[in-house]
Amino acid sequence: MKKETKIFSGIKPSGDLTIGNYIGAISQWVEIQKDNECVFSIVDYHAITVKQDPADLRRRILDIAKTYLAAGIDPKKSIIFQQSQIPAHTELAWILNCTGTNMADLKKMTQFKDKAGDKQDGVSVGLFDYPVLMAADILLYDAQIVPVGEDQKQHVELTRDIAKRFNNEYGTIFTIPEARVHKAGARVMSLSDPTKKMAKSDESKLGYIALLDSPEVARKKIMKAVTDSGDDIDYDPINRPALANLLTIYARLGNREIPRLVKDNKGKGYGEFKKALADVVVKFLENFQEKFNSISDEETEKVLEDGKNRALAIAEEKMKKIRQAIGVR
Ligand code: ATP
Ligand code: LTN
Repeated sequence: MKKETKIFSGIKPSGDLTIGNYIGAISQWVEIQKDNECVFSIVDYHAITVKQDPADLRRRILDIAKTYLAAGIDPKKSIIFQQSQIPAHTELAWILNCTGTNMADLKKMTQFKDKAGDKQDGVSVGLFDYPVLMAADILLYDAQIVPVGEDQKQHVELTRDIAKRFNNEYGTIFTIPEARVHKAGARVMSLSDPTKKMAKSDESKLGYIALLDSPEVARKKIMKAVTDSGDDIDYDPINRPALANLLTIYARLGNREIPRLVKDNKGKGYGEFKKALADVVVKFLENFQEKFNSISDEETEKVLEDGKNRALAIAEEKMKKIRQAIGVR
């Protein structure tokens, strides 16, 4: 990667952040911020595509910003901001709705199909249009790299298509971005169903470990995690996906390599392995929560205010060019 590459990513405040969000997204950001120009958003207008309680939403926005800080995002270097504070995001989404995006593109999106299920006519237009707002987020900041979990690759691909079509029509306005997915842990699976992604909005709380779960709760969830048939420890994602998922979590939160872990756990049964994994997860959570709890709301609000001013300057500059290109200015 070139030095000072432009990076954009975001998380929506639709629930308590999980170790899946950390492993798939946030931990990559901490690495990538060192030599690059990064913008990390709390994408609150994405969260309201499904019903949210206003008080919960307000609290979660602040908690996500705190999570970014506690995980090691440096607000002096990287921009941390709340999406709804920059009107250019929704403005550009409207423009991209009209130029660059077809109905057929959005109908193909796996996340929409999963979330709408068999009630497509009953969900909000926002849920359908969600990827266009995401494209606006990315394109406003000329992001070259978008570090995300596997499930978001399709949306970044669509963003590329939208940007190319817009550029064809109006000249080179947008940078074409690329998704970056971490090799190990691109898709952390649910602890109660290894065929499903671990997700913060999962109805079954046993399926995910929240970054703010107490050590006792986290330990219980690991011990209750489903396992596959077989009784030794081996990494086989096809035939033993549940165990492969637990090994991935162990490796990423414990800073270990999977082959080495398998070797060290040879001869152990599931119970013993899960106990060791629970120790690693609890240690990680305790460490994270200590940092999280040491950050005040006031400090976090200041970071968001500073981030807003910095993001606003970039977004407004870009919007001037876009308005000019399409002829409204
Ligand atoms: P929701 O359940 O509300 O759809 P989510 O938990 O899937 O939420 P998002 O806000 O959609 O979380 O995702 C934020 C980032 O975390 C994205 O980059 C996404 O790819 C990543 N991510 C989310 N869940 C996982 C997971 N299980 N494994 C790896 N990455 C994940
Ligand atoms: N759609 C993403 C969240 C998201 C995002 C973005 C990620 C919104 N805008 C821009 C990367 C870049 C999700 O559901 N996880």
